[in-house]
Amino acid sequence: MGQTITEKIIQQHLVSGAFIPGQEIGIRINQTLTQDATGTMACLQFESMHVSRVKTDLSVSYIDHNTVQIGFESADDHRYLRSVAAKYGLYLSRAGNGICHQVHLERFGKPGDTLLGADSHTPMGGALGMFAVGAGGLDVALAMAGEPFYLTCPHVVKINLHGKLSPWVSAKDIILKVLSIFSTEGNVGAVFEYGGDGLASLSVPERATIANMGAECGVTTSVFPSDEQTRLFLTAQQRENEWVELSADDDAVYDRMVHIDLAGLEPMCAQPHSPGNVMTLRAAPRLKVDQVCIGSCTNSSYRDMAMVAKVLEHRVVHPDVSLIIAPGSKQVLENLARDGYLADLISAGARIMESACGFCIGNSQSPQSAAVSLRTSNRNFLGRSGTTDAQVYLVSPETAVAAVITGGITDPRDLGIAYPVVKMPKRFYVDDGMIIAPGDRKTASKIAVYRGPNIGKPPKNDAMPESICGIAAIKVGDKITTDHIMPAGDRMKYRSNIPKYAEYVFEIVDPAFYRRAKKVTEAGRCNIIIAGNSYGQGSSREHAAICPMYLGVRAVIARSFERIHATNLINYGIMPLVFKNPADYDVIDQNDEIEIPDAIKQIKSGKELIVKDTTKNISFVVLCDVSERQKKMLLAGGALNLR
Ligand code: MIC
Ligand code: SF4
Repeated sequence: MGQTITEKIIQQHLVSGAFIPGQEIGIRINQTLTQDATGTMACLQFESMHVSRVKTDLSVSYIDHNTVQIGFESADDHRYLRSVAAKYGLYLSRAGNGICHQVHLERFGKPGDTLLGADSHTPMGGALGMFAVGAGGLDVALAMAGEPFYLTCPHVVKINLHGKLSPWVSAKDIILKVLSIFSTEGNVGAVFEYGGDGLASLSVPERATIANMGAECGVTTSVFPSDEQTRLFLTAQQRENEWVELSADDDAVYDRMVHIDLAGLEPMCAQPHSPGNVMTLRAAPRLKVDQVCIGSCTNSSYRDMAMVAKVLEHRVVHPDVSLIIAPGSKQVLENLARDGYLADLISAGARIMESACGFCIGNSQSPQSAAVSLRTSNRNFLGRSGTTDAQVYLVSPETAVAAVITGGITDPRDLGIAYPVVKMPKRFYVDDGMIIAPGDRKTASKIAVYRGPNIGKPPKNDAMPESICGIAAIKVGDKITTDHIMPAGDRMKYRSNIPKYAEYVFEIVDPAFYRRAKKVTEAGRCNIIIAGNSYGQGSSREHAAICPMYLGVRAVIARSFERIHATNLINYGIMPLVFKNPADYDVIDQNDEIEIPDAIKQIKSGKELIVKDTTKNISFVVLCDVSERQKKMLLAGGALNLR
């Protein structure tokens, strides 16, 4: 039987287990990436492992998230990261060099390699034929220390793209179509593998938009073959020697097969407040638009920006619209400047931002109250823009630029102008001057690590108590994202300061949570979170586990969990427990007293645990579906206690 691309890469990197979907496997990691918002904690954890130098082929530390430096905290973190990179052999991509995923695609990604990144959009590397997975910082730190990465062996879904896109329809519309088919839940443990004749006309940056937003479906990763388009991209990056061909065997067997006719696609959008709220633009309300933001790791390539510039040539931004442009990397910005496109954007009235995450993570350019904001990014969760009552729509750069001209939600096909053709450079102007390569071992060992006052020690949990006696500190509904649990934006500068950051746990859902949870722990009890379906959607931020742990959370009982978050909980000694009978969720109320008697014995003896709600005087069964390796972690109070 033939192999899928996924199976080929995994087989080549397998260090434990076998390629049997659903079973735990360990794989060797070639490359890692971290960014400053997750990276400081990952580096603190790496330091605590007492390994003298990273053991991967390549590890890159990016500074791209907290680049709006209000207060000393972020600048201190950057300096810390720079010193750690120099000491332990990581490349450092300086602030201003671009968003981690865009820069990694351009400068480092390699077909056939594995990449583990402390960021949920790491799967963007799948556009180059990598097996690229997002994880919590601790898992990435372990990979940097040479340990395998453990994951559930995925089942593979084939998405066949046929034909060619019509004018004004682009890669973003493909992935929004995929989201409309698969939604944002129920895809844990799957890999999307793309194929079909339609791939021939999709460049690597377009594939990157698609692979990037697969994260919103909750899949382990997305992967494309490495073909002629891949060779062209690597040649344009002056890295043609890193190209290898990679494709699925003709007789490869897939779990499910989906076909999308590209010519039949039309412009799409995701309405507030979920990337899964997809509809065609034709059906979207014709609202007035206050802000348009073009950029983020999803849509900030040279092609996207040059297309926008061409449409805006000799035009001016609509008077009611604020246009934000954030090119994905210094390379994109510099090539746009050299080719004249930057001048067109400036002349149209665009507000040119740093090549960084910026607006996407809500640390700048928050829109006005109740604004309608059209964004080319990947997430429109409630409050993520920094303005809680803003209405954020996710769209393609084509749909975004249409609104820039008309001032309202407009199908770009109705603009009545010719769809511009962007001629891609055969070779980009490449300058890696903002990437600091690690020095040799001898000099490195003498480097002192810089620690500003914002940088604390990575916190650890206590070992699992004999029995758990707690309070249902909060009861939340379905699709709670890590942005609901741990807000980003201007709170993100406390990522290295857990006591401070913990004050904001669930801020957006229930601002009283912090005080309530504190009271419970002061009374010697622990906190338990009760949740609906798909708990922990979205980012890889392990702070959504670390800060609740700091507030005494010992278990989350949910109807279902998303992959990265469930792993992060286990890594920090918090039990991700699933209601065996989903209806039990309805019976429990916030503030109920919850007991897990003989917790240690119960975890050791099987996958089913008995939980008591002593307020309601009932017992119910929960599933603790973890591997033997993870059981040890839970009992020890987290992965760090086992080293
Ligand atoms: C995001 O897009 O939500 C982030 C910010 O990039 C996160 C990482 C983080 O919270 O630091 C992610 O996607 O993992
Ligand atoms: Fe940065 Fe936004 Fe991409 Fe996250 S999704 S890495 S915040 S650009």
